[in-house]
Amino acid sequence: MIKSDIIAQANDAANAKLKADYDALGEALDRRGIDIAAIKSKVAKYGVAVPSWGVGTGGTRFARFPGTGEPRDIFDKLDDCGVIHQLTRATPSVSLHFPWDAQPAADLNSKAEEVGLTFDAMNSNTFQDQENQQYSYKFGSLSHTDAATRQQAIDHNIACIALGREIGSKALTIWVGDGSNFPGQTNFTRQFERYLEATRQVYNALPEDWTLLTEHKMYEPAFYSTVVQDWGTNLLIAQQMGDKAKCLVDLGHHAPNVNIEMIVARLTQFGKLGGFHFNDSKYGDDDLDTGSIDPYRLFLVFNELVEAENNPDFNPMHMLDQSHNVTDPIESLMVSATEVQRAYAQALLVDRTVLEGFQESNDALMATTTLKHGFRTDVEPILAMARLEAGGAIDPVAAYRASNYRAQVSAIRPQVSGAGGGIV
Ligand code: LRH
Ligand code: MN
Ligand code: MN
Repeated sequence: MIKSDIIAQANDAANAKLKADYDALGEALDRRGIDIAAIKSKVAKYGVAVPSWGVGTGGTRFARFPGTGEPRDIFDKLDDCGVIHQLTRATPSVSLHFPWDAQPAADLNSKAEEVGLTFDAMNSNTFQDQENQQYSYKFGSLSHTDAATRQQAIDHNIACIALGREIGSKALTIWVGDGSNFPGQTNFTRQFERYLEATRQVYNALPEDWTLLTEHKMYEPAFYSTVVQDWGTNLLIAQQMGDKAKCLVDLGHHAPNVNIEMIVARLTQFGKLGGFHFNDSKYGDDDLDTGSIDPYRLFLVFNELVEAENNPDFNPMHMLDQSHNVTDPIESLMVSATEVQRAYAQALLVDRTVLEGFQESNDALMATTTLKHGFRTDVEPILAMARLEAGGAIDPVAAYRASNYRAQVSAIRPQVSGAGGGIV
């Protein structure tokens, strides 16, 4: 963790400017009939989970260029996640991936307590083969033609639930790479029937207070067809399973230009929006930093979430899911967490009564201008003040760089080589 005097020193240097900016924004919002303190308090309560796999440097199938001080295991990863939350106060939980993060529950719990974090959704992995695994997932997992392979995938998911119960998780996220690479390779219907039957076994093993999140993705690793390819199939799964099953929307898992905010609205309307994997993309599942390409789209997603916020049954899970190839993952995740908060704060600023009036009178121009007014507002002073008051850093990246954390962990974590990495 980072020493508190380093954070205090960095904050002291930025405090006077922040106060002036916050007061000025408060006055401007007051003229719009908005109480800045109310927005700040909602932002302060907002949290987004960090993916354990996000704190290691990512890569592509061509290469991986590891940074210095790469985490060696889940315990190093939890240290890094602790720093992200310490500085941003926006990431109180971590989402684990199994078997990548498999360790005894007691050890995971004591490390999480040490760094002040809890565990979010469990992620199973039946898209890769593991050492000593009996059956291969080369031709699928939950939808495989072979019953024993399907059973192996079912058992893995049930084992994830068992471990999750011991570490306080309340959800299992399933994403499968199952699909096909050639027309005719699989029978779409029979493959989906097998998937549904196997997923039913996992669903039946869920504790009462758990949620099953299924994640759709258009393509990759299968390049002709994917079993759970879009939100339509995902919704069918959630409907077939029952009340505890909901859909997870990973922003990068759609074709370019798909209207994701509308998918969010539809799933919300029918009580089936279970959670998010936030990231950004230009072409496909790029796993770029959240808000780095199209922050307006992120805002439009949050506009739908704020619209539904007053429904007591509406509580989707929020998580980042990114791959950091050229940045320090801690810095990227800190910035991304604040980008999610920013979109939330901007969406909170939209005057919904006025917007509805323009919608009802079909004033398209004024409706879209009303919406955009929220997006155009620079809410950084609100986010920074919420962080400061919670003991975080006014400028998380500046405080992180001042702390020399990466250099310090590099002294104990061995340098990893990227030579030959990547699979073309
Ligand atoms: C698939 C995915 C899914 C996996 C993660 C590593 O592309 O988004 O959420 O669990 O990446
Ligand atoms: Mn994902
Ligand atoms: Mn993905």
